[in-house]
Amino acid sequence: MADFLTLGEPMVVFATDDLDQSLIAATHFTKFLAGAELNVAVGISRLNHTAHYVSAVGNDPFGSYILHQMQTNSIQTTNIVCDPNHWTGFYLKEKVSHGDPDTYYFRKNSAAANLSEKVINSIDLTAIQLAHLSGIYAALSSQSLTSLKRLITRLHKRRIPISFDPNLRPSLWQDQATMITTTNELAKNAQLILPGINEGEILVGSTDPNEIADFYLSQSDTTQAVIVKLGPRGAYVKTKDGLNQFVSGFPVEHVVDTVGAGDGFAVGVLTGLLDHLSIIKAAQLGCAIGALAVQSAGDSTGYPTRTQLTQFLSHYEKEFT
Ligand code: KDG
Repeated sequence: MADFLTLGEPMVVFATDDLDQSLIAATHFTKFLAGAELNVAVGISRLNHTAHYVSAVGNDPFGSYILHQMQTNSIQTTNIVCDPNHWTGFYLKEKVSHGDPDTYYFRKNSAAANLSEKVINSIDLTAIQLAHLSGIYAALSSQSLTSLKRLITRLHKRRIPISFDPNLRPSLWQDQATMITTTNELAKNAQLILPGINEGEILVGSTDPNEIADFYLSQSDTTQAVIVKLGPRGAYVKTKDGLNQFVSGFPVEHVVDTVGAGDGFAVGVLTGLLDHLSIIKAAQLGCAIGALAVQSAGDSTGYPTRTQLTQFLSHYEKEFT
């Protein structure tokens, strides 16, 4: 099984227990693990690859909870720093019957936002075969952007392929123009880019998945493939060597929570690539895990084991090999 690496901000999320209650009115919450890149590490590890996660937590109960959850999910903690001077971030999330839930962050100046380049320089990249980065980490602070860029330089030196999810979080950026410019500049460093269709509209100014893919394929020689996430409709795959194809989504009867579906999609795609499947099969796995993810309340709770994924796919007569 292959070694995978990601860098991000781990968080705790408190999800409201009562349906359609606002964050202001809610009185009961359930605690889960969160953080987009950590979600991906959880999913990759559940599918038996070795996930290395780089970050920092505070010396507080949330930090201890995150470390414990990482161990439970067999994620490597070697590159986690415990920072006594900053807190671990957390956020609140609604439980809604329709659409995306409202969220509220408590993460400014967190331990992860203060992770130094020294930590990045000390990561052992020897065994890493694929790295996953996202725009969230770039938005946290000038320090986090510097650390992210330093990691990109190190990954490029070792020719380790990078996948990049824009993961736009407008509330974390100082303004929309900076968000767009910085995200698109970072995307140039990735072999694979995974924008959502709504993100493509903001970043590229088009709602046509083919135009979004063309924008990223033409802006950098490094980028070899773009997979545009289309939500329940599936995904659109386009590669530099001429492949372009829609991949259908899987039907979901009851959506519980959409948060974490995009990271679940990344889990499927990246696992497919680590398993040396074709990019189309990888995108199908992405759609499958996205569909499983929306059926559970926690951000990464619904991500499957290999057995669960095989069972799910067998309903649709799709193979996982
Ligand atoms: O993609 C899921 C994330 O949105 C969630 O886990 C929290 O990392 C998070 C963020 O910044 O929104």
